[in-house]
Amino acid sequence: MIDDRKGFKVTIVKLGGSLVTHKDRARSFDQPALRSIGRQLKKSGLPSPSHKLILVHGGGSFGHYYAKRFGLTTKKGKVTARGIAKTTGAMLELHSRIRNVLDEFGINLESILPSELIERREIALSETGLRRVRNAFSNDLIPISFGYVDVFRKGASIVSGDTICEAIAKSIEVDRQIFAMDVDGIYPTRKIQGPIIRTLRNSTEFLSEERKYDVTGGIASKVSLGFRLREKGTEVFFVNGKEDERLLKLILGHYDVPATTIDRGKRI
Ligand code: IP8
Repeated sequence: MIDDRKGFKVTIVKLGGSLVTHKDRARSFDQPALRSIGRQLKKSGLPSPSHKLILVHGGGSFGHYYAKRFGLTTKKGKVTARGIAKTTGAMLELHSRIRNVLDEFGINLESILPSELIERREIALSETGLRRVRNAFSNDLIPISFGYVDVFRKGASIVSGDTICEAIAKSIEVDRQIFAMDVDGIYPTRKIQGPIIRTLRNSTEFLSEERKYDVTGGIASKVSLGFRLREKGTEVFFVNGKEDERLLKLILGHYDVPATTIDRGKRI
C-alpha cells in the first residue's frame, strides 16, 4: 500500500454496464439511468474535504458487444486489429456519453485512462495513476475510469472495471465500494425475483446469471471481488442505482436501504 492520504473517506462507485446501458441490445445507452445517477451524485454534495468519490464504469452493450463479436476475453489472446479498435472505440464512446450526462448535473469529472491508471502486472495503481487520483482529489474533481482493452506486443485482453476497482483498493485505502446495478442486489436464485439476499456470508450462496454480452464473468466474479475487498476492511454494497436515492443514501453512509452487503469478518 502506497497510501499517504488520511483525513478523508474514499468511496468507489462502480457503475455497472447493466445500469448504464441496456445490456441485451447492442450499443444502447440508458440515458434515464444516468440521469438518476447524476441527480444522486449531485445531491450527495461530494467530493468534500472529508469524503472523496471515485467512479468506474463497465462496458455493457458497448464494450462487451464488440469484445464478444471479435473474440476478446480477459485472457490474453490474438485478436484482429479491427476487434481491438472497435471495442476500444465503443468504450470511449460510452465514456463520453456518461461524462456528458453527468456534466449536465454539474459533476466535475477527471477522466483517467485505465492504461495510465493501473500497473498491469500487479493489479495496483501505477505511480502515474496514483498521482492522477491525488491531483483530482486536491482539485475537487471526481476521478473516473472504465473497463478497457489492454494491448500487448502480440494480442490483447479485456480488463474489467471491477479489476480497476480492485487495483485502486490495493493502492488507496477505500472505505466503501458500491456496485450500482439495474437490479436491487444479489438474489438467491437465477430468476432475479423475490427478496434479495441482504447480507452475503459466503461467496457461493447465490446462483449467478450471465447476461448476453458479458465477457468478464458477470455477478459471480463481482461477488468474489466483494469478498476480497471486505477482507481488506472495505464496506461493500450491491444496490439498484436507479431506485429512490438508494445509491445516494449508501454514499452518505445511511445503510438502511434495500441492498446486499457483505458480512464483516467472514472469510471467502
Ligand atoms: O463491464 C469491460 O468492463 P466491465 C470492458 O466492468 C470491456 O467488466 C472493454 C468490455
